[in-house]
Amino acid sequence: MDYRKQLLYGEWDFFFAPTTLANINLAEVVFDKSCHVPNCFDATGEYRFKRGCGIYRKEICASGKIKLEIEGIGLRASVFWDRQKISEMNIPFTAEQFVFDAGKYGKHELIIATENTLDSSPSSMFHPFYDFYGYGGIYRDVYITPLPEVWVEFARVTTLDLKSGKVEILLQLGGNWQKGVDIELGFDNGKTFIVSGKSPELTFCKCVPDKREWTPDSPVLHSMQINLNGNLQEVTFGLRIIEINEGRICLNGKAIKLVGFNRHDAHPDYGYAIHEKLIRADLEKIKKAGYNFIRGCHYPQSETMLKICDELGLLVWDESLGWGNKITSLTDPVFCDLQQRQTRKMVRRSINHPSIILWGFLNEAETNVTEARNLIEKIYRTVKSEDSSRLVTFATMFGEEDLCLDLVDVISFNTYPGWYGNVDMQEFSPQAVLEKLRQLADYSSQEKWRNKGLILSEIGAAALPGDHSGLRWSEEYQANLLSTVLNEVWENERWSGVAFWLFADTKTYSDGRALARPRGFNNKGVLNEYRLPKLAWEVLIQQLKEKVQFRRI
Ligand code: ADA
Repeated sequence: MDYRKQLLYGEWDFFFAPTTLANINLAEVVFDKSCHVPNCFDATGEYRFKRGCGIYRKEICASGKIKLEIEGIGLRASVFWDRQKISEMNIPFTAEQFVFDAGKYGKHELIIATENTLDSSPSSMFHPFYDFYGYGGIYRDVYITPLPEVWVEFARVTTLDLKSGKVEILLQLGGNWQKGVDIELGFDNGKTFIVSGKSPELTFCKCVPDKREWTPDSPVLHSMQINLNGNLQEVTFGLRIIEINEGRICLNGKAIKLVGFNRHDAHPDYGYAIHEKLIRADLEKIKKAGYNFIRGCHYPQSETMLKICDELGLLVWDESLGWGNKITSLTDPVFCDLQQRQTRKMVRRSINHPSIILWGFLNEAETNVTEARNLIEKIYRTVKSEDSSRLVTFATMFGEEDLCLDLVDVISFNTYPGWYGNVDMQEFSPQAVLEKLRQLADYSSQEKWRNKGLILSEIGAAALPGDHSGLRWSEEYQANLLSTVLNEVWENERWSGVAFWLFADTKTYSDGRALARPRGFNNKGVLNEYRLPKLAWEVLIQQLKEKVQFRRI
């Protein structure tokens, strides 16, 4: 938190044009509408499902050097200050920041022109074949911060030792640090100490007084206050260590069983611009039901979402944007560069959230091809260079055929036995599911994978609300399948956890996949898109309760 930071929330002027950004002449734009930001202009109302440009304008009082932060747009954007282009944004969901001179004190005009047309070139960051809807707009919060002569640009707090509460602190300075700085720091608003430096980067270790561990059962947060020349910032963090011991994922030294959901940060009425209250309601539901794990599929999670997970004690897999990317993309230099950039940005932005235990990237890319190895290895290295304290993974759909599993810390399988592949199976039979899960667990138990964690990152079946036929597509079929999976993952120690596919039904496209995606939704949620429960929701809660009575998760 930065105490000078101003949230540009609320009413903005708006204009829609059914064209591309390249064809927009700002002088001809008439802002004839207004809307609330964050906003997905094509989620609802007049511009629902339209493709084109959503142009947003806000008047702002500012002067001198400022930092503009935009937490996420879709699918691309151009940013203008007083009609001068400051920058372009070409990675959906990724937070970007721009430092520039706002000019003399007074009213200025900020324009964020977004575009949601789909791009199928190899370098595209959002392909039309992705199985979630490509909305346009300003998905997340926008902030400005007036900057002093020198400021703390980045602060990272890493737990080194739980017993002593020892942490490593890294501070990176922006602005005119050459004269040397004295920074006053303190923990939990307690006694302060001074750190002096004459370089843009300072690293040192400290013990947190009155230290308390962060765990899912007791998610105690600490804070670090930073005072540089009277400008105050605060970093929230938790003391916890995540590691792999003999193939098991351990939190604070104890093996943990992760049980939870893949969750799209989306809502049918708001797209990806969903209000904190709705995010909180989802997360509290998950926590109260007894789960401890969320895979934020398939893009970086918002600061709001992560903050709530920190508070509730939910463990998070945060992943950068990707879906089924083909080898033509994985070997395309622009795509490779964007993937590395977005993953680095995700890690730097969210690094202090204790809830995040796993960094992921490139969901279901073509990692059964040797040429994919280069990019997988590069992204892995990028993440580790920013953060060696967490585990790194990607979700594969190729099982034993994957050629990149050796390159990451945790093997994560997406698999759909009993759903895809077994189309003749009308009534659920556990056999196919159990066989597949045992085969994957056995494969991952070989000597060469012994030190890797193992997660079932996706598994599920679609259920149409109200279908009680007991056959495929029914609530019963889904409940039976997921309940079989929960038993198996719980009993087999090789699995460190499961993220069921999916928390809530999610909007996708209704064209090419019409038969597999009735209503234009991915219907594998255990809740429908408005969060009304299907049978599986209740069945799994009961089952989990019984299991937890015998062993803690
Ligand atoms: C994949 C993919 C998900 C979703 C799922 C499904 O595993 O990662 O995003 O598309 O399949 O429902 O088929």
